[in-house]
Amino acid sequence: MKNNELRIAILGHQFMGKAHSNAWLQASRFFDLPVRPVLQVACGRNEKAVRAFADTWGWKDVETDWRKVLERDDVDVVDISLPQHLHHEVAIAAARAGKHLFCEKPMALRASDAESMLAAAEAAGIRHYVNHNYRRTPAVRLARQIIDEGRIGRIFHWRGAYQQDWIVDPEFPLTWHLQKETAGSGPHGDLNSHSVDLAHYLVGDIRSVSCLTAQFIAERPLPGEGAATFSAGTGAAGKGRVTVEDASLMHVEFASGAVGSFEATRFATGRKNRNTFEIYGSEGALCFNLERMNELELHSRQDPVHAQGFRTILATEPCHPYIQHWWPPGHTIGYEHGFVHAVADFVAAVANGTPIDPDFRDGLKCIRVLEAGLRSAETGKRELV
Ligand code: SOE
Repeated sequence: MKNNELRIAILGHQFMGKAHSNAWLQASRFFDLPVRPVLQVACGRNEKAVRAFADTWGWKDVETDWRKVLERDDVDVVDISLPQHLHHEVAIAAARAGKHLFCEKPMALRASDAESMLAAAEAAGIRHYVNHNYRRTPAVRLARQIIDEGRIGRIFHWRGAYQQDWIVDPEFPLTWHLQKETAGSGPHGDLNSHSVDLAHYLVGDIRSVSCLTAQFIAERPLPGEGAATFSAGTGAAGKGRVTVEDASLMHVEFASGAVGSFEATRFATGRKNRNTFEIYGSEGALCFNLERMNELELHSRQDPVHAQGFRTILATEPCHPYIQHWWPPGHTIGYEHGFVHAVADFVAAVANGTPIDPDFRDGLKCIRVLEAGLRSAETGKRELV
């Protein structure tokens, strides 16, 4: 930190690179931050592409080698917006170089990698954060507040489903998301990591899991030059084997005695980014759907019986989490705002030396549940986390 500036380096410039750049830019405009994030340097292997990205988003400088970024003394924070197989090596080196870490989810390919990332971050005494961005959706934060107030009582059930459909087309190419070495797993890691993090945040720790996975399409066209992530690539030459699952169904037991289910798929035709949860308790229930992310459904047994039922709270009042920084009531917010909230909280945590969640410890906890799920899918047995 220098002259009240927190200097950021971003590694990666695809989908998450954009979402994070926007957040680093917007945070100090909407939040009163103790220090101002400065977009210092963007790093990517393709110089032309990273330069174009830097020009668009206002990154001051570019690098093509991430190790050079870590050597720079004008960088305070490393933002790891890379695919998960690259997190481990980069995070450990960056922590050793004394850089604070803002890391995309899932934290790592496997629990052993996440453990060494956590150890390196703790040894270096830096701030570390895993970007499970949906924790910072106002309606989700409100759900946590309502639970903490005891309004839905003792929790019995969690029901999470994260459904997308972007690879239903068999001609969708074999991108890095569909290969074990780069993605670790399919929707189980990509999408269930979000749901498991939300369940940890809202319900508590998970003790054991049973999981079933399925693969629907075994081979796909090899991606051509410049294949995009969310649409079919061009110039496919030949086919390659898909080495991750296409869907995952998991049942869990929480330490509290509650039980839960998780469904994660990229084959739910018509569902684009439907991240939902339902929580049922002794006094009421809460339901959320990311595709209607400003809303939270609440049922309360405290209401008179003749007026009971689910009501929809529009979480856009100034009293709702984060909303006072944005627009007047009813002027809804979107996907990118969760990233801005994460950046605002992270900047404050670095400046004030205070904790932030989810950190690498939470990220590791999440990976352990996911890994137990994959073990269970292999063995056909219930597995302890
Ligand atoms: C793609 O499946 C993806 O972008 C995930 O990787 C994100 O984590 C999720 O938030 C939206 O979908």
